[in-house]
Amino acid sequence: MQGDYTQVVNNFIGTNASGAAAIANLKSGIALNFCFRCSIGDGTVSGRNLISGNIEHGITIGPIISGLEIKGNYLGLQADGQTALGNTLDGIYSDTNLDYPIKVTNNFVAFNGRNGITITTNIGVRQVTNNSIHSNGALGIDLAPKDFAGNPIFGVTPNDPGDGDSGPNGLMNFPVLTKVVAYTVGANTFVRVQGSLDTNNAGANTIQLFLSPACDASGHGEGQTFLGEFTVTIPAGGGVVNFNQLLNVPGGITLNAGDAVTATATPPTGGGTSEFSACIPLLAPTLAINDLSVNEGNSGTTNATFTVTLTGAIGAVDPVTVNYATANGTATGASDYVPTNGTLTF
Ligand SMILES: [Ca+2]
Ligand SMILES: [Ca+2]
Ligand SMILES: [Ca+2]
Repeated sequence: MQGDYTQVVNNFIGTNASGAAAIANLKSGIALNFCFRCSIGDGTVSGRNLISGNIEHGITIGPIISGLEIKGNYLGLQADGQTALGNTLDGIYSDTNLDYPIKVTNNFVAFNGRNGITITTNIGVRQVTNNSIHSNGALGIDLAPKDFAGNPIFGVTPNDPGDGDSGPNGLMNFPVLTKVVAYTVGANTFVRVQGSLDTNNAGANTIQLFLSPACDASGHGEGQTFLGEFTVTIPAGGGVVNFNQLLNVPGGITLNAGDAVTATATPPTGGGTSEFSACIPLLAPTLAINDLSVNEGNSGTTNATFTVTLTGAIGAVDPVTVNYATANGTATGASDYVPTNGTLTF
C-alpha cells in the first residue's frame, strides 16, 4: 500500500466472503510502503477490516512518511470476532525506521502464530493502547531490537533499573504489579491495583490494566479485556514510583478470582508503549470461620471463641466490614448459648 491519504476500511483481507475461512495472501494482508497519512480501520464497526489467515503477517509496516493509525480491526479472528483464523506470523509487524508515530488502538489481535504485535526499530513511537490482545503464539506485544545481522531478537525484554536502555519504543519498562484485588460494592465492581513503574520518562505515564482468563506461557501478558487506566507521574530525572489505585471496572466485565492481570505503560504525550507486564492472579477477598465444639457442662458458662479470617484483601486502604450473628443448630439460643451479633472490621 502506497500513496497519500489512503484509508482502508470495511474489507476482508485473507479470508473468504463470509470471513470464516482463509484464502490466504502469500505474504502479509496489508504491506505499507511509503504511505503518507494512511489509516487502517477507523474505529467504527462499519469501518472495521478483517485481516486474517494470511501467510505472513496481518499488517507489515514498512517505511511510512507520516503518522499511521490502525484502529478497530480484527487481526487473526474470523468475522464473528471470536473464532481463530490467525495470520501465520504476527498480527502487526512494525519495521519502519522513519520517525513518524504509529497508533494501534481498539483492535482485536488474537490467534496469530507468533506475536500479536512486534515492534523492531529504534526510531519513532509506537503507541499500543485499548486493544484486546490474546491467544497469540508468542507475546502480546514484543519490542524486538535487531541483532548485528539485522534479525529481530524476540521474547520478553526484561526491565532495566532506571530504564536508560534504548531500542524499539525506548525499550520502555513495563509496570510491575504486586497486588490486584477485586471488590464488589452494590452493583459496582472495582479493582485495587498496587505496583510500581521504573522509568526515565518524566511526567504522566499511562498504565493500562488488562484481564485474561489465563497467563501466557511466557509468564507475561497478553491482555484480553481492557479494565481501565490511570496515570503515574514520574519525577524529572526519572525514578521508581509506586502506585495504589482504585479503578471502577466498566459494566459487563466478569471478574473471577485467579484471572491473570497484566499492564502496559505508555510514556507521556503518546509515547511508545511497553511490552505487557508479568501476570499476577486477581484476588478476591474471602472470609472463613473456624469450626468449634465446646462441652456444655452442667453449670456455669464456657466461652466459645470463633476466629474469622480474611484473605485476599488489601487491608487498611480498603477496610472490609462483615456482619455476623449466631444461629441455632444442634444448640438452641437462650437455653444452650447466649445469642449475639455484631460487625467486624478488618
Ligand atoms: Ca522483546
Ligand atoms: Ca527498559
Ligand atoms: Ca528505556
